Amino acid sequence: MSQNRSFPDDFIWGAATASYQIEGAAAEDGRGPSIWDTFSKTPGKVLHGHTGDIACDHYHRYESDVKLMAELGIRSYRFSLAWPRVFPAKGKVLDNGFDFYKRLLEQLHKHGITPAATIYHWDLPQWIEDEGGWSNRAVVDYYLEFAEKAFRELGDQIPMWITHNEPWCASLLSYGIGEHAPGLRDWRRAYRAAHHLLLSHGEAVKLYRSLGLKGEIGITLNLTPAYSASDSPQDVAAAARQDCFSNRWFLDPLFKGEYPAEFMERVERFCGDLDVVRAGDMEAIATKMDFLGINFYTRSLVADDPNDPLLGVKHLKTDNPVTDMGWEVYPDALYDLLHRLQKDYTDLPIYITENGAASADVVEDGNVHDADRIAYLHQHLEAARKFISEGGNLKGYYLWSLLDNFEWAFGYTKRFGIIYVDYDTQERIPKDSFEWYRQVIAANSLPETVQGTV
Ligand code: GBH
Repeated sequence: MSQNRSFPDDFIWGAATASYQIEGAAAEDGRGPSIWDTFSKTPGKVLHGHTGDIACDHYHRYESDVKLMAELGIRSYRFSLAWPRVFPAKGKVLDNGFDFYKRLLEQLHKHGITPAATIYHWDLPQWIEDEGGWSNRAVVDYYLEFAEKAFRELGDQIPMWITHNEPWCASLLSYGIGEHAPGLRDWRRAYRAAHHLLLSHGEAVKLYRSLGLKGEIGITLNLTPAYSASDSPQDVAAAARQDCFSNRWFLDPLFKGEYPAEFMERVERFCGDLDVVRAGDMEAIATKMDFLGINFYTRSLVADDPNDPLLGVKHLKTDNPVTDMGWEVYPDALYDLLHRLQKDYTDLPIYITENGAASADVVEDGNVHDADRIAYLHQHLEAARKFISEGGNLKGYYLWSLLDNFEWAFGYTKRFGIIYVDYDTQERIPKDSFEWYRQVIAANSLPETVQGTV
């Protein structure tokens, strides 16, 4: 292990959340339903029928939650804006729809915490889904209307904007695999959705620039590096297909202005002509942004499998430790990924906008001893630091997540927070990882030894 464990002086330490996962207050102040309200209330979609109706009740507890952020010492807080609070129904705009965020921004400002806002983190207004959601091109204009209102009302207070969180999840996982809202299994609609997400991103970057605002704007991708199970040409090709599916489908258009051609042919053989790209779209998508955000959790390890219809791959398990999500802990993939991004795609600043681990936390005598999470964080931060020490342009790190929260299809059964939430009382209990992260931030450096094991 290298001797120097510190981070650059201007490194941005942060933590992240998302509106539907923490806010609750699902019917308050005129908020309309989102696709996640509908989905979570459809039997069998979310574990135990959990919903975001109350979640962490952050909508009412934001003041004390910001105090916890201040105690933690983060410089920046990443949160998302709930679209159905502003556009609750077709043709309806609420002029006070951003009031909650204005109150939140006031608290952040008071504590010297810089806000970073995600415009879309999956809570699409249900009325837009009723018109075809992300697979209908009309969504791009709806999105831009929302983005413009956000820029105009909050733009002077928010220096960092993320157009989309994980368009892979919002399209392929949501319209293709069906695990997330709206829960469809239609690959053609899924790939059309991906295109409209990317297009709305590019158009939003242009819009942001045209308003002359002073901050930075980028996108957050969830990237899952694909490793080949062997050196056989079949497995290597399988890993390349998996990589197109997980990563290149979004990276190539954003940075090269094109979809991976061979893979696109494969997709269209499978689900028919996508008929989605129009003149000018690819240029718009590739509009230069200010930074790239990446969410990193795990890698995939794949082998060739001719029986798998879309990708022709099968996923393999290893003996490496896994988190409570069952995701393999493989920090080297973060290091490899950062280098690849810089080599093959961009010299833009990169932010890790999410990284963290689920753990089966329990409260013992008022404490939560989450040594496994601490080890996970330590190993990933070490990979990040190594990249920086080699000249890598990594500007910041947002831990997922500040609070335990509604983990989508898993409801409240998976805990990612460094603050424990008791969902009966809404009591917050900072876990051992909170104190560990507080010390890392205060020292701007990692401790010498990794505590515990993952
Ligand atoms: C993020 O999604 C979300 O932005 C956030 O809202 C969420 O709470 C958080 O992460 C935790 O899930 O099945 O082994 O191939 C991350 C979603 C995680 C999807 C990794 C792809 C691949 C794992 N991604 N996953 S595997």
